[in-house]
Amino acid sequence: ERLKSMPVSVPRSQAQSHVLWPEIDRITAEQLHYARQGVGEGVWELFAEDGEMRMYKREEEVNGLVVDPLKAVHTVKGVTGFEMCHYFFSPDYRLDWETTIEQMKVLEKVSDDTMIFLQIHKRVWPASQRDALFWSHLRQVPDSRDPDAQNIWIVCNHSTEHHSAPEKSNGKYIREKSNGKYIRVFLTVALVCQTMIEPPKNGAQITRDDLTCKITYCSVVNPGGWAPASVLRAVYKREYPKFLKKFTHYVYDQCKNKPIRF
Ligand code: 6CM
Repeated sequence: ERLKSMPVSVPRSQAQSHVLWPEIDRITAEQLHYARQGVGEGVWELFAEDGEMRMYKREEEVNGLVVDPLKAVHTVKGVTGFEMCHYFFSPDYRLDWETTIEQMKVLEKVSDDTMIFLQIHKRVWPASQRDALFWSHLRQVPDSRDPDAQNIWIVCNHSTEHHSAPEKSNGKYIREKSNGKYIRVFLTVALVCQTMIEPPKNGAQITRDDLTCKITYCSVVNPGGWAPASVLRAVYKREYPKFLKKFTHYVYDQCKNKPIRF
């Protein structure tokens, strides 16, 4: 009886009253599920490896456009899953580690854990320059059945629309003068991070030496309009490993002399 009346500890986000909330909730849950599935079934092709990092892809095209799903796993010592996700989510640090963008703007701050971003990415020759408009949501994974689950955080990014940056399209991506030169990409990205703690001996305080962060990064990007497949695949092959290495080093550096945040 007593248990029945105890509050259920499901994290509540202030974003719940937003019109996008049902979609954010559903896609974040789907992405978490997808990230937790392994890469061992033979459909994933390993294309980059560096230390603990492994990157896999599946070659896929939709209407002649490359949309290869990417999945990466990595293990980084000395940081928590929350710290990783915090630096990935927060606009304050994005330009420090994200080397594919020229400009970034927060179009709407829905709540502390949910924002809508507009980004202009660097141009990839010989294709048109791209922009991306997406919501980004940070949350702690609420699963009371798995005792380790409380150590898991996710950031999910997913394309959306916004009145302040319309994509005027008649099917040929003809746009307003101000942003007419950009083709909008469609993306679904998830960063899932779990903190593993090696319990220190004789009940000593946990230090960064006791922490390991297990990272899964999943991405599907539709370029939204013509871009040569071979060029796009070459760019991804170079840029994704560069991103994950640079980003994780950055978080490690930022955190090393700061108190641990779970
Ligand atoms: O996940 C990543 N970054 C997040 C924050 O920016 C967000 C963005 C995803 C962007 C999806 C790629 C758009 C493709 C645009 C063209 C690529 C330009 C490369 C030019 C280099 C000279 O989820 C990390 C994204 C890493 C992408 C490689």
